[in-house]
Amino acid sequence: MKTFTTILAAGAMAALPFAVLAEDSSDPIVIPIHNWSSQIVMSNVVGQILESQGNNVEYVTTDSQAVYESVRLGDVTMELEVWEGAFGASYREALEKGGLHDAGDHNAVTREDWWYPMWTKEACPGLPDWKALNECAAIFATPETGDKGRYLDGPVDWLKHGQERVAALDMDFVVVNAGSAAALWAEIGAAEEDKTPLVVFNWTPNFAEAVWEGEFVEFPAWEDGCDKDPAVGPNPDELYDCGNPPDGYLKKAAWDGMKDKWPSAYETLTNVNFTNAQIAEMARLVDVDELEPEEAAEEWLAANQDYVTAMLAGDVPQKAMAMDAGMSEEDIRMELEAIRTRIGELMEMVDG
Ligand code: TMO
Repeated sequence: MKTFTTILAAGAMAALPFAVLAEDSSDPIVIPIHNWSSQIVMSNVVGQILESQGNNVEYVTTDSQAVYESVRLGDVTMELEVWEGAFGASYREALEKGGLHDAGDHNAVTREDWWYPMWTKEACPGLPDWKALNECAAIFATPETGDKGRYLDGPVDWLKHGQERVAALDMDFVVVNAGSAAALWAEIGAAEEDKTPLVVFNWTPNFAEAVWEGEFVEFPAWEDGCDKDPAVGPNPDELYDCGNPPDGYLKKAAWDGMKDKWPSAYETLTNVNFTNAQIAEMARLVDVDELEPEEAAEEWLAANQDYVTAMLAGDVPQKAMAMDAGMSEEDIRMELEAIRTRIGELMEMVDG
Protein backbone atom coordinates (compact mmCIF):
# COMPACT_ATOMS: atom_id res chain seq x y z
CA MET A 1 0.00 0.00 0.00
CA LYS A 2 2.88 2.38 0.83
CA THR A 3 4.50 2.16 -2.58
CA PHE A 4 1.14 2.64 -4.21
CA THR A 5 0.39 5.71 -2.10
CA THR A 6 3.72 7.26 -3.02
CA ILE A 7 3.23 6.63 -6.70
CA LEU A 8 -0.27 7.96 -6.46
CA ALA A 9 0.93 11.11 -4.71
CA ALA A 10 3.46 11.63 -7.50
CA GLY A 11 0.71 11.12 -10.03
CA ALA A 12 -1.51 13.61 -8.26
CA MET A 13 1.30 16.20 -8.25
CA ALA A 14 1.82 15.71 -11.97
CA ALA A 15 -1.89 16.21 -12.49
CA LEU A 16 -1.98 19.45 -10.46
CA PRO A 17 -1.88 21.87 -13.40
CA PHE A 18 -5.10 20.32 -14.67
CA ALA A 19 -7.01 20.57 -11.46
CA VAL A 20 -6.68 23.70 -9.37
CA LEU A 21 -9.47 23.05 -6.96
CA ALA A 22 -10.75 24.24 -3.62
CA GLU A 23 -9.82 22.01 -0.72
CA ASP A 24 -11.96 19.02 0.13
CA SER A 25 -13.96 19.02 3.34
CA SER A 26 -12.48 16.86 6.11
CA ASP A 27 -15.92 15.34 6.75
CA PRO A 28 -15.98 11.68 5.81
CA ILE A 29 -17.01 10.78 2.28
CA VAL A 30 -19.62 8.05 2.75
CA ILE A 31 -19.31 5.07 0.40
CA PRO A 32 -22.13 2.47 0.40
CA ILE A 33 -21.39 -1.27 0.44
CA HIS A 34 -23.82 -3.90 -0.87
CA ASN A 35 -24.10 -7.66 -1.14
CA TRP A 36 -21.93 -8.71 -4.08
CA SER A 37 -18.17 -8.86 -4.13
CA SER A 38 -17.11 -6.62 -7.01
CA GLN A 39 -19.09 -3.72 -5.56
CA ILE A 40 -17.57 -4.21 -2.14
CA VAL A 41 -14.01 -4.44 -3.46
CA MET A 42 -14.46 -1.56 -5.90
CA SER A 43 -15.79 0.60 -3.08
CA ASN A 44 -12.67 -0.19 -1.06
CA VAL A 45 -10.44 0.45 -4.08
CA VAL A 46 -11.93 3.90 -4.59
CA GLY A 47 -12.05 4.54 -0.83
CA GLN A 48 -8.33 3.74 -0.54
CA ILE A 49 -7.53 6.02 -3.47
CA LEU A 50 -9.50 8.84 -1.84
CA GLU A 51 -7.73 8.24 1.49
CA SER A 52 -4.36 8.32 -0.24
CA GLN A 53 -5.38 11.74 -1.55
CA GLY A 54 -6.00 12.93 2.00
CA ASN A 55 -9.75 12.40 2.32
CA ASN A 56 -11.62 10.78 5.17
CA VAL A 57 -13.77 7.85 4.08
CA GLU A 58 -16.51 5.94 5.83
CA TYR A 59 -18.19 2.76 4.56
CA VAL A 60 -21.83 1.95 5.30
CA THR A 61 -23.65 -1.25 4.45
CA THR A 62 -26.92 -0.33 2.75
CA ASP A 63 -29.76 -1.84 0.77
CA SER A 64 -28.89 -1.85 -2.92
CA GLN A 65 -32.17 -0.22 -4.03
CA ALA A 66 -32.76 2.22 -1.15
CA VAL A 67 -29.23 3.55 -1.62
CA TYR A 68 -30.34 5.85 -4.45
CA GLU A 69 -32.63 7.71 -2.09
CA SER A 70 -29.70 7.99 0.38
CA VAL A 71 -27.38 9.38 -2.31
CA ARG A 72 -30.08 11.83 -3.43
CA LEU A 73 -30.38 13.14 0.13
CA GLY A 74 -26.61 13.29 0.62
CA ASP A 75 -26.61 10.72 3.47
CA VAL A 76 -24.35 8.68 1.20
CA THR A 77 -21.94 10.45 -1.16
CA MET A 78 -21.80 8.16 -4.19
CA GLU A 79 -22.60 4.77 -5.68
CA LEU A 80 -19.88 3.04 -7.68
CA GLU A 81 -21.85 0.24 -9.36
CA VAL A 82 -25.22 1.23 -10.81
CA TRP A 83 -26.16 -1.89 -12.81
CA GLU A 84 -28.73 -1.10 -15.46
CA GLY A 85 -30.65 -4.36 -15.08
CA ALA A 86 -30.95 -4.50 -11.29
CA PHE A 87 -30.91 -0.85 -10.27
CA GLY A 88 -31.78 1.20 -13.36
CA ALA A 89 -35.37 1.74 -12.19
CA SER A 90 -34.45 2.91 -8.65
CA TYR A 91 -31.66 5.07 -10.02
CA ARG A 92 -33.94 6.75 -12.60
CA GLU A 93 -36.60 7.33 -9.97
CA ALA A 94 -34.11 9.14 -7.70
CA LEU A 95 -32.74 11.06 -10.68
CA GLU A 96 -36.21 12.38 -11.43
CA LYS A 97 -36.71 13.51 -7.84
CA GLY A 98 -33.37 15.32 -7.96
CA GLY A 99 -30.32 15.45 -5.71
CA LEU A 100 -28.07 12.93 -7.44
CA HIS A 101 -26.57 12.77 -10.91
CA ASP A 102 -24.77 10.56 -13.38
CA ALA A 103 -21.03 10.66 -12.61
CA GLY A 104 -20.08 8.74 -15.75
CA ASP A 105 -20.03 5.19 -17.08
CA HIS A 106 -17.51 2.46 -16.52
CA ASN A 107 -16.25 0.96 -19.75
CA ALA A 108 -17.64 -2.37 -18.55
CA VAL A 109 -20.67 -3.78 -20.35
CA THR A 110 -23.03 -5.67 -18.07
CA ARG A 111 -25.57 -8.46 -18.34
CA GLU A 112 -27.69 -9.94 -15.55
CA ASP A 113 -30.03 -12.81 -16.25
CA TRP A 114 -30.99 -16.48 -15.95
CA TRP A 115 -27.81 -18.52 -16.50
CA TYR A 116 -26.83 -22.20 -16.58
CA PRO A 117 -23.52 -24.03 -16.31
CA MET A 118 -22.67 -25.66 -19.65
CA TRP A 119 -23.25 -29.26 -18.51
CA THR A 120 -26.96 -28.37 -18.24
CA LYS A 121 -27.11 -28.27 -22.02
CA GLU A 122 -26.50 -32.02 -22.26
CA ALA A 123 -29.85 -32.63 -20.59
CA CYS A 124 -31.57 -29.76 -22.44
CA PRO A 125 -29.95 -29.42 -25.88
CA GLY A 126 -32.34 -26.70 -27.12
CA LEU A 127 -30.71 -24.15 -24.78
CA PRO A 128 -30.09 -21.20 -24.65
CA ASP A 129 -33.59 -20.56 -26.03
CA TRP A 130 -36.08 -19.87 -23.21
CA LYS A 131 -38.83 -21.96 -24.79
CA ALA A 132 -36.49 -24.94 -24.87
CA LEU A 133 -35.65 -24.23 -21.22
CA ASN A 134 -39.33 -24.23 -20.39
CA GLU A 135 -39.88 -27.56 -22.16
CA CYS A 136 -37.09 -28.98 -19.99
CA ALA A 137 -38.60 -27.56 -16.79
CA ALA A 138 -39.03 -31.02 -15.25
CA ILE A 139 -35.27 -31.69 -15.16
CA PHE A 140 -34.92 -28.70 -12.80
CA ALA A 141 -37.60 -30.00 -10.41
CA THR A 142 -36.76 -30.39 -6.71
CA PRO A 143 -38.86 -31.65 -3.78
CA GLU A 144 -39.67 -28.04 -2.94
CA THR A 145 -40.95 -27.23 -6.47
CA GLY A 146 -42.99 -30.39 -7.22
CA ASP A 147 -43.11 -31.09 -10.94
CA LYS A 148 -42.10 -27.55 -11.83
CA GLY A 149 -38.54 -26.48 -12.43
CA ARG A 150 -36.63 -24.52 -9.82
CA TYR A 151 -35.01 -21.23 -10.74
CA LEU A 152 -32.68 -19.83 -8.09
CA ASP A 153 -32.94 -16.07 -8.38
CA GLY A 154 -30.70 -13.45 -6.74
CA PRO A 155 -31.31 -12.04 -3.25
CA VAL A 156 -34.67 -10.29 -2.96
CA ASP A 157 -33.24 -6.75 -2.86
CA TRP A 158 -31.85 -7.06 -6.38
CA LEU A 159 -35.47 -6.99 -7.64
CA LYS A 160 -34.85 -9.27 -10.58
CA HIS A 161 -38.58 -9.84 -11.16
CA GLY A 162 -38.05 -13.56 -11.79
CA GLN A 163 -41.54 -14.33 -10.53
CA GLU A 164 -43.12 -11.74 -12.82
CA ARG A 165 -41.20 -13.10 -15.79
CA VAL A 166 -42.32 -16.67 -15.09
CA ALA A 167 -45.93 -15.47 -14.89
CA ALA A 168 -45.73 -13.19 -17.95
CA LEU A 169 -44.23 -15.94 -20.12
CA ASP A 170 -46.36 -18.70 -18.55
CA MET A 171 -43.34 -20.79 -17.58
CA ASP A 172 -43.35 -24.04 -15.60
CA PHE A 173 -40.88 -22.73 -13.04
CA VAL A 174 -40.96 -21.82 -9.37
CA VAL A 175 -38.72 -18.90 -8.41
CA VAL A 176 -36.70 -19.25 -5.22
CA ASN A 177 -34.61 -16.31 -3.98
CA ALA A 178 -31.06 -17.03 -2.82
CA GLY A 179 -30.25 -15.61 0.60
CA SER A 180 -26.92 -14.27 -0.62
CA ALA A 181 -24.60 -14.22 -3.62
CA ALA A 182 -22.51 -16.91 -1.90
CA ALA A 183 -25.56 -19.22 -1.97
CA LEU A 184 -25.58 -18.98 -5.77
CA TRP A 185 -21.92 -20.06 -5.99
CA ALA A 186 -22.48 -22.87 -3.49
CA GLU A 187 -25.36 -24.12 -5.62
CA ILE A 188 -23.29 -24.17 -8.81
CA GLY A 189 -20.39 -25.83 -6.98
CA ALA A 190 -22.66 -28.56 -5.60
CA ALA A 191 -24.31 -29.22 -8.98
CA GLU A 192 -20.89 -29.51 -10.61
CA GLU A 193 -20.02 -32.75 -8.81
CA ASP A 194 -22.57 -34.92 -10.61
CA LYS A 195 -23.37 -32.43 -13.36
CA THR A 196 -26.89 -31.77 -12.15
CA PRO A 197 -28.83 -29.45 -14.50
CA LEU A 198 -29.14 -26.04 -12.91
CA VAL A 199 -30.49 -22.60 -13.78
CA VAL A 200 -29.60 -19.65 -11.53
CA PHE A 201 -29.29 -15.88 -11.63
CA ASN A 202 -25.82 -14.76 -12.69
CA TRP A 203 -24.14 -11.73 -14.21
CA THR A 204 -21.13 -10.39 -16.00
CA PRO A 205 -18.59 -9.03 -15.12
CA ASN A 206 -18.17 -11.60 -12.39
CA PHE A 207 -15.52 -14.04 -11.20
CA ALA A 208 -17.86 -16.93 -12.05
CA GLU A 209 -17.18 -16.70 -15.77
CA ALA A 210 -13.55 -17.68 -15.18
CA VAL A 211 -14.57 -20.64 -12.98
CA TRP A 212 -17.60 -22.22 -14.71
CA GLU A 213 -18.31 -22.23 -18.40
CA GLY A 214 -21.93 -21.35 -19.00
CA GLU A 215 -24.45 -19.27 -20.93
CA PHE A 216 -27.30 -16.88 -20.34
CA VAL A 217 -30.79 -18.04 -21.31
CA GLU A 218 -32.03 -16.11 -24.37
CA PHE A 219 -35.41 -14.62 -23.48
CA PRO A 220 -37.48 -12.42 -25.80
CA ALA A 221 -35.10 -9.54 -26.52
CA TRP A 222 -35.16 -6.59 -24.13
CA GLU A 223 -37.03 -3.57 -25.44
CA ASP A 224 -37.15 -0.22 -23.68
CA GLY A 225 -40.31 -0.02 -21.61
CA CYS A 226 -40.60 -3.77 -21.02
CA ASP A 227 -40.64 -2.99 -17.28
CA LYS A 228 -43.12 -0.11 -17.60
CA ASP A 229 -45.53 -0.72 -20.45
CA PRO A 230 -47.36 -4.05 -20.70
CA ALA A 231 -47.74 -3.58 -24.47
CA VAL A 232 -43.96 -3.89 -24.87
CA GLY A 233 -42.77 -7.50 -25.22
CA PRO A 234 -44.56 -10.62 -26.49
CA ASN A 235 -47.28 -10.69 -23.79
CA PRO A 236 -49.47 -7.60 -24.37
CA ASP A 237 -50.91 -7.72 -20.84
CA GLU A 238 -47.84 -8.12 -18.66
CA LEU A 239 -44.60 -6.41 -17.68
CA TYR A 240 -41.21 -8.19 -17.50
CA ASP A 241 -41.89 -10.48 -20.48
CA CYS A 242 -38.39 -9.71 -21.88
CA GLY A 243 -34.84 -10.66 -21.00
CA ASN A 244 -32.64 -8.04 -19.33
CA PRO A 245 -30.51 -5.84 -21.62
CA PRO A 246 -27.57 -7.93 -22.90
CA ASP A 247 -25.36 -4.84 -23.05
CA GLY A 248 -26.36 -2.93 -19.93
CA TYR A 249 -24.49 0.04 -18.53
CA LEU A 250 -22.52 0.22 -15.31
CA LYS A 251 -22.63 3.75 -13.99
CA LYS A 252 -21.37 5.79 -11.10
CA ALA A 253 -23.79 8.13 -9.34
CA ALA A 254 -22.93 11.11 -7.13
CA TRP A 255 -24.76 13.27 -4.64
CA ASP A 256 -25.18 16.73 -6.24
CA GLY A 257 -23.48 18.37 -3.24
CA MET A 258 -20.32 16.30 -3.60
CA LYS A 259 -18.63 18.51 -6.18
CA ASP A 260 -18.78 21.56 -3.91
CA LYS A 261 -17.99 19.83 -0.65
CA TRP A 262 -15.21 17.53 -1.95
CA PRO A 263 -14.23 18.97 -5.36
CA SER A 264 -11.04 17.02 -5.70
CA ALA A 265 -12.61 13.72 -4.63
CA TYR A 266 -15.41 14.45 -7.08
CA GLU A 267 -12.86 14.84 -9.85
CA THR A 268 -11.43 11.46 -8.87
CA LEU A 269 -14.88 9.89 -8.90
CA THR A 270 -15.59 11.15 -12.41
CA ASN A 271 -12.30 9.63 -13.60
CA VAL A 272 -13.01 6.23 -12.02
CA ASN A 273 -13.58 3.78 -14.86
CA PHE A 274 -13.12 0.00 -14.86
CA THR A 275 -13.42 -2.75 -17.48
CA ASN A 276 -15.14 -6.14 -17.29
CA ALA A 277 -11.84 -7.92 -16.68
CA GLN A 278 -10.84 -5.55 -13.87
CA ILE A 279 -14.20 -5.88 -12.13
CA ALA A 280 -14.20 -9.67 -12.50
CA GLU A 281 -10.74 -9.72 -10.90
CA MET A 282 -11.95 -7.58 -7.97
CA ALA A 283 -14.68 -10.16 -7.32
CA ARG A 284 -12.29 -13.09 -7.78
CA LEU A 285 -9.95 -11.86 -5.05
CA VAL A 286 -12.80 -12.28 -2.56
CA ASP A 287 -14.88 -15.13 -4.01
CA VAL A 288 -11.99 -17.40 -5.00
CA ASP A 289 -8.93 -16.18 -3.07
CA GLU A 290 -11.08 -15.46 -0.02
CA LEU A 291 -9.38 -12.19 0.87
CA GLU A 292 -11.12 -9.63 3.04
CA PRO A 293 -12.46 -6.79 0.87
CA GLU A 294 -9.94 -4.33 2.26
CA GLU A 295 -7.00 -6.62 1.45
CA ALA A 296 -8.49 -7.46 -1.93
CA ALA A 297 -8.59 -3.74 -2.72
CA GLU A 298 -4.97 -3.26 -1.63
CA GLU A 299 -3.90 -6.20 -3.73
CA TRP A 300 -5.86 -5.02 -6.75
CA LEU A 301 -4.39 -1.52 -6.47
CA ALA A 302 -0.86 -2.87 -6.14
CA ALA A 303 -1.32 -4.98 -9.28
CA ASN A 304 -2.83 -2.13 -11.32
CA GLN A 305 -0.72 0.92 -10.44
CA ASP A 306 -0.06 2.09 -13.98
CA TYR A 307 -3.67 1.80 -14.93
CA VAL A 308 -4.83 3.68 -11.84
CA THR A 309 -2.31 6.49 -12.39
CA ALA A 310 -3.51 6.93 -15.98
CA MET A 311 -7.14 6.69 -14.91
CA LEU A 312 -6.74 9.38 -12.24
CA ALA A 313 -5.00 11.65 -14.72
CA GLY A 314 -8.12 11.39 -16.88
CA ASP A 315 -6.31 9.33 -19.52
CA VAL A 316 -8.85 6.52 -19.70
CA PRO A 317 -11.54 7.69 -22.12
CA GLN A 318 -15.05 7.04 -20.94
CA LYS A 319 -17.55 5.24 -23.10
CA ALA A 320 -20.30 7.88 -22.91
CA MET A 321 -17.90 10.73 -23.68
CA ALA A 322 -16.58 8.96 -26.76
CA MET A 323 -20.06 8.14 -27.95
CA ASP A 324 -21.48 11.60 -27.33
CA ALA A 325 -18.69 13.22 -29.28
CA GLY A 326 -18.75 10.55 -31.98
CA MET A 327 -15.03 10.10 -31.27
CA SER A 328 -12.94 6.96 -31.29
CA GLU A 329 -10.78 6.14 -28.26
CA GLU A 330 -7.75 7.06 -30.35
CA ASP A 331 -9.27 10.48 -31.21
CA ILE A 332 -9.88 11.12 -27.54
CA ARG A 333 -6.37 10.10 -26.57
CA MET A 334 -4.93 12.49 -29.16
CA GLU A 335 -7.24 15.26 -28.04
CA LEU A 336 -6.12 14.82 -24.41
CA GLU A 337 -2.50 14.77 -25.48
CA ALA A 338 -2.93 18.06 -27.36
CA ILE A 339 -4.64 19.68 -24.37
CA ARG A 340 -1.87 18.47 -22.10
CA THR A 341 0.85 19.85 -24.37
CA ARG A 342 -0.92 23.19 -24.58
CA ILE A 343 -1.27 23.42 -20.82
CA GLY A 344 2.41 22.54 -20.45
CA GLU A 345 3.28 25.45 -22.76
CA LEU A 346 1.07 27.82 -20.82
CA MET A 347 2.62 26.71 -17.53
CA GLU A 348 6.07 27.41 -18.91
CA MET A 349 4.97 30.87 -19.94
CA VAL A 350 3.67 31.54 -16.44
CA ASP A 351 6.81 30.13 -14.78
CA GLY A 352 9.16 31.87 -17.21
C1 TMO B 1 -26.27 -6.32 -9.34
N1 TMO B 1 -25.80 -7.67 -9.57
C2 TMO B 1 -24.48 -7.66 -10.18
C3 TMO B 1 -25.68 -8.34 -8.30
O1 TMO B 1 -26.67 -8.28 -10.35
